Amino acid sequence: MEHTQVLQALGFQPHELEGGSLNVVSPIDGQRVAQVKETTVPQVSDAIALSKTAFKEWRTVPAPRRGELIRLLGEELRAAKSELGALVTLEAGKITSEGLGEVQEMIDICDFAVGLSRQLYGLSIASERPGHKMTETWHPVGPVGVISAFNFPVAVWSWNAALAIVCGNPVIWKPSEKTPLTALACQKIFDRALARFGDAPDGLSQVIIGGADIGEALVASKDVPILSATGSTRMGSIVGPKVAARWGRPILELGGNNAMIVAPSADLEMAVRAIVFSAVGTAGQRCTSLRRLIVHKSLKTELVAKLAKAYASLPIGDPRKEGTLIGPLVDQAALEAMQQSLENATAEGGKVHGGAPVHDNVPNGAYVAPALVEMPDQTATVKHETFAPILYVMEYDTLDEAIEMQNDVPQGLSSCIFTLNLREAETFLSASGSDCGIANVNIGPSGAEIGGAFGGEKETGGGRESGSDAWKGYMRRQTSTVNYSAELPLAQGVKFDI
Ligand code: UN1
Repeated sequence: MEHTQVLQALGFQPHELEGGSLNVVSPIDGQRVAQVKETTVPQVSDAIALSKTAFKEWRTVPAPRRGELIRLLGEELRAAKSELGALVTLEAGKITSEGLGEVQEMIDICDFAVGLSRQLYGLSIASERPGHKMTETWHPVGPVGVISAFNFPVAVWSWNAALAIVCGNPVIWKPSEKTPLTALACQKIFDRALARFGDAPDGLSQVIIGGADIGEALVASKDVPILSATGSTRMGSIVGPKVAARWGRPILELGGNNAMIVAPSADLEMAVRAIVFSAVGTAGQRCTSLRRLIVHKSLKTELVAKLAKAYASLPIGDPRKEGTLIGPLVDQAALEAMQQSLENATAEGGKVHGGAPVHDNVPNGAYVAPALVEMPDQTATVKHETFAPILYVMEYDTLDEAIEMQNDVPQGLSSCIFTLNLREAETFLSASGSDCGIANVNIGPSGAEIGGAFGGEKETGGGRESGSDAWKGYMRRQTSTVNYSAELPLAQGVKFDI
């Protein structure tokens, strides 16, 4: 589909795409597709005020009824899947199948949140005092700010929004400046669900468009008790302390530097497929992308040869075209950062295969061949996350050494091991194994399902989103003791008779 057709299919009117100060450029061909109006800082204050009012009403709506709104959102997303997927492709440059996959991830979290709306379970706790009952219950918290990145321009919002809304909280979303149209399209889809739902308060989900100044306004506001931010570690290191300093709750999902250990018993054919998808899929622009390969020394030459062969045949080009597996990087700056990292790796003794910009048979964008880099050891460049398809390859001798290497980076998002050896697999998953939020066996580090909690440790920020009990991050916990006796005994046997 042409850019204009995609925008039309999503119901954009010309006035929404013209006259603003934010240029939207498609990474596919460098074409400017819109000039979107930006939200001002005073308008952010208005949005927060509206969100606060919406909260007062929404928190009293029974959770299963709140779930009904998310059920309708899931239906609307199913109906809009192909055009929203195409817009993700247009704005973020993902291949068609990955654009659609991202929308599927939104549908999945909606289904999860609908079930959750009847399962916001608390606890009943045994009291030490006769005639007393102790319980733990969960309550809504207030407006949730969501700051998201260009690379998953819609799914990350939905992980936060579906949970937050079911948990009784309104949402204010600041998408990346690179992907405002996908956010505006989601707002339209959400509005359709709202219209069918009937009686939700105004401002339950709002989008603010612009740069750091409006993100800052969201981060600074005491009226936004939860701030969920996805992006670079640098951004998180600014946002996290600011939110904490005002006693807000940050949920941070920051950089990753994900590794795979390939052990001697690994199914090599399967490992190669997993490596290629996770290292070059999404042009290496997932926070879960595979960036480091830690290979047993007995396999290294064979594996590098197999990978170099697989890399040589990967179709690079227009992400809309059937058969393309590698689309463009998001912009020229990303391509330059990649080239810089390759230069640095070379200076540190690395041997680079591939990695050059591609100009032939591709549109006018930042297209690049993925790079494999054999490294003598885990240098400073390897420890740094470059958001591009670079895979550093290092060798190991013992499993202990491999695990130490895997953990010896500042980030702690995702990790995996390829092995058919039970001892190795379980050691990798044990307390003395991978230190990451995600640890897999015989699959790559990317492409997680929404049912698990998503996030990681160390400089990845510690936040958890999406499945498992991540919903608790969007609620406040209340411990209650009810005395239904006619006595007033004190806990811990304390006597205080008056
Ligand atoms: C991200 O890159 O910020 O696990 C999220 C994955 C996807 C989500 C990635 N489900 O690769």
